[in-house]
Amino acid sequence: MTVFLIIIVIALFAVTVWQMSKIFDLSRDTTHTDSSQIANEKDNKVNGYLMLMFVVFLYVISIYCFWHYSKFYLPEASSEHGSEVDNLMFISIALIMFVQVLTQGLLHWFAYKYRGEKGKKALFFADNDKLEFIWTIIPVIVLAGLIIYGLFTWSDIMNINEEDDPLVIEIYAYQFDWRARYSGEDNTLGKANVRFIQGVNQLGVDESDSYGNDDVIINELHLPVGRPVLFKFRSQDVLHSAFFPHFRAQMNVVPGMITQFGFTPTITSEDIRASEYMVEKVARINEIRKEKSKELMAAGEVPLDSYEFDYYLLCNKICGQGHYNMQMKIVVESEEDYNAWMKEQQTFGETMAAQKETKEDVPVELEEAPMETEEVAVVEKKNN
Ligand SMILES: [Cu+2]
Repeated sequence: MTVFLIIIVIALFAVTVWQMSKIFDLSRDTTHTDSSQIANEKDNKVNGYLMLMFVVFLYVISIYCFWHYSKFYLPEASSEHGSEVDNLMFISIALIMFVQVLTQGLLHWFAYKYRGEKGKKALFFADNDKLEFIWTIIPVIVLAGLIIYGLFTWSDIMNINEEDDPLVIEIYAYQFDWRARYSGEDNTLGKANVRFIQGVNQLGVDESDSYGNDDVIINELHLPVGRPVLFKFRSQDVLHSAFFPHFRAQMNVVPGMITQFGFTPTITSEDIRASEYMVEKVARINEIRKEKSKELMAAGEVPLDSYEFDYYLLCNKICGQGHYNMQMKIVVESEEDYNAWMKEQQTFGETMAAQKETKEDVPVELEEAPMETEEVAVVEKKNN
């Protein structure tokens, strides 16, 4: 790759030198030199047609990409606010595409139509206030409209109505995984700080804060369908970004501060698996896997498992070597299934109690001895 880049740089540098030498040639007194470097009628014609062909190529490739890659679009949003994001995105792209197709076409058409021709002289056109007014005011109105529409949509999505009694969940990011901390029966997260991270207390939950006792820490996110959820994001190390593509949600996860985002899931994992879009997509992926498995088996290796769709929380900031694999499965299910699942989970208080019990079982010499010497050292220091 590096070699390839170096070759390109050298080639481009050579072209630059060549072009510059041509410019120097042209700028010299032309009465005695040959005029083969100056564009003639044929050159102008070729360039005019090339201009036209290029814009046609642009249009054709755009249409092909839309047609061929549209199967990779995300399915219908699985959250309440998702359609608002999709509308905003669609309107912005439709406007941009309309203006781009029109102006690009005009630009190339004019380059073709007014190409150099013997006897053709450019019209000197100084300015036109009316024209300038029109092409300033239209973009101003359109852009202002887009920005205002975007701002309203943004505040609509970001404003979390506390009266809806959202389920509070902390999303904790670290290199390179996620943890979810449910706030338990009190729906209030216990305080936490990196200084408390020790042993099984991976998230640094403050043991002295009673709100934390019923918190549930888990590496799979379960969400009851139709219930508003408020996510509080915390990072242990670097900047991460919590990305829920199917729910059209993304929020930066910043070390040293808590960010938040709320949404209401509307489609269960089971329902989306049964949707036409997902059935087709999964079949397509499994077809590829089947082909790949044949190759693997021929080479005496283990074949691939068949694929089943799951929602995932992904990291959308390149946060280090393992970034690509930083993901957490999300299960959207009915309220009953969710409650049944939650009942099986161990609370933070229970986990800590269990840890203390196992610690007490450990022979005294092994666990306590270093503590004692440390204490002795402190006492000696005090005595001095
Ligand atoms: Cu990350």
